[in-house]
Amino acid sequence: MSFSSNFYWGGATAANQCEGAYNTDGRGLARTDVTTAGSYNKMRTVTYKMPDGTTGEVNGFGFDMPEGAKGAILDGYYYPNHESIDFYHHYKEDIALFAEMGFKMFRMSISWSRIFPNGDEEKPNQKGLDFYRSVFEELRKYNIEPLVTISHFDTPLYLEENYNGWNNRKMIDFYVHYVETIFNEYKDLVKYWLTFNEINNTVMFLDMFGSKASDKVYQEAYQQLHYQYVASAKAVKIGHKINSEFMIGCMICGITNYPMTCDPKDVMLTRYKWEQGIFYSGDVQCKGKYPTFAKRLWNEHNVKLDITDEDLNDLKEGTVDMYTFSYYSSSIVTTHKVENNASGNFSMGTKNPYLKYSDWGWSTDALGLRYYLETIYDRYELPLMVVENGLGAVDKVEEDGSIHDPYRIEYMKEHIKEMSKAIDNGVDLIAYTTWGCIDLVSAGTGQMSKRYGFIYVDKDDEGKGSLKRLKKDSFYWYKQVIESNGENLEMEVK
Ligand code: P53
Repeated sequence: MSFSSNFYWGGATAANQCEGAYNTDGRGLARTDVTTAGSYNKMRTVTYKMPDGTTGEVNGFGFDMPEGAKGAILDGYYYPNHESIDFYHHYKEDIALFAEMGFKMFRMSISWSRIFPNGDEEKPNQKGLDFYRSVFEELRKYNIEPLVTISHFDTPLYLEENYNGWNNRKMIDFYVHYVETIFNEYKDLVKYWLTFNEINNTVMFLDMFGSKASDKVYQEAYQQLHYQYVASAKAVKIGHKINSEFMIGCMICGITNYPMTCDPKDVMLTRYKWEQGIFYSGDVQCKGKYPTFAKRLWNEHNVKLDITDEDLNDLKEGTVDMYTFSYYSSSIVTTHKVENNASGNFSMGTKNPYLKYSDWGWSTDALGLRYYLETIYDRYELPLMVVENGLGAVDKVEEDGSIHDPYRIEYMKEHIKEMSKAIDNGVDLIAYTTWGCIDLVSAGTGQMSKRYGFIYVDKDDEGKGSLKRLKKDSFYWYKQVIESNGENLEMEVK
């Protein structure tokens, strides 16, 4: 028996990718609301309006907006996050389905702009608070423990446009006010909190796209991260004051990096990838101080940070109670010239010949999850949670409404086996919440067809569909996994 009897089996979502109701009950906009749909080889775009009324769109996530442009919803574009799967109006039905699978934990996020539509208000939006209260109460009805991400890719757009977002130190105060509000509001309903989703993305991916980013881009990225670390540390401190039982964690985008060859240069570069991409954020949030290699990282790009003594003190006093991360695939690192790149709109770099790749170009590497778990536990000795894992794939609905997804079952089965081995090897793993336990809008591509769920949602990439929920084969399989506490991983087909 590897998994403890109180192991948290469950699933994970994010507000902007599943709630819909983007302008209901006083919610303000987030950047995801002015982001269009992309596909396997087409990037998502952000649409905007200039002060003179002209409009346009820019690739990616809006980093290259022209001076003075404001994100805007334009006619003739499709915005998949506006309705998503309308969890806002379906949460009772969806939570009942999670309960039927036997979920012990449900990871979700609070949409910041439902609570503070612009982000700089003094008073919260009561309707926003009421919505999450109902969701948490519904979960409690079934003894499902909520795990709540405070900020998951949806900073209020108003803050980004009027305060320059996380480039501005003032963001710390807005975040702290938001956090204090929800901690006080839900202190008896929610115990487990995550401060920022995949906080490390900001610097990790600069490097993954090659070293083309300018020093200015690095300067901004490291400065934004610093303000977020301080905001996170303050949240931890405040949270423990409000309820000493709170367990507050960091959330890191976990990618296992391997050297491609035994060339010492490849091995060294791999180590540096771990440092910049993974350990930099983890060290600050778990150890409460910048690691020694931080100076090298800053110097490489002439980064000069605004860090005060008070900040350093907050970092020290606000270390997290647990380390949580997403894990989908591994990546290989080399100083050699290679032609064989894994394709897809979010390429994970050089293709690893020992691994299989998904339709979206992500490798499947269950052993990489054990490697990650053991590496991280060894480094921090804090409770760990795998809060995202899964396979984005195209599913087909048969005539009788059944959905056969053996590929998804296979993927998770292998990852669960590796988790149990890591536990046998001493790792304190306490939760596994699979990504997109109900189909939702992909963050990377904006597609519905990149599906992760045990529950199928009838909706396509153009926004058409009945929103009807259907159980996939993996639904029955996961129920059995949870019932047997991770012992029975073989599929008994219904
Ligand atoms: P999608 C990139 C690489 C690894 C994880 O991703 C990532 C991303 C961003 O796309 O994000 C996490 O939907 C994220 C979720 C996201 C999930 O991975 O592009 O925390 O919001 O949906 C899967 O397939």
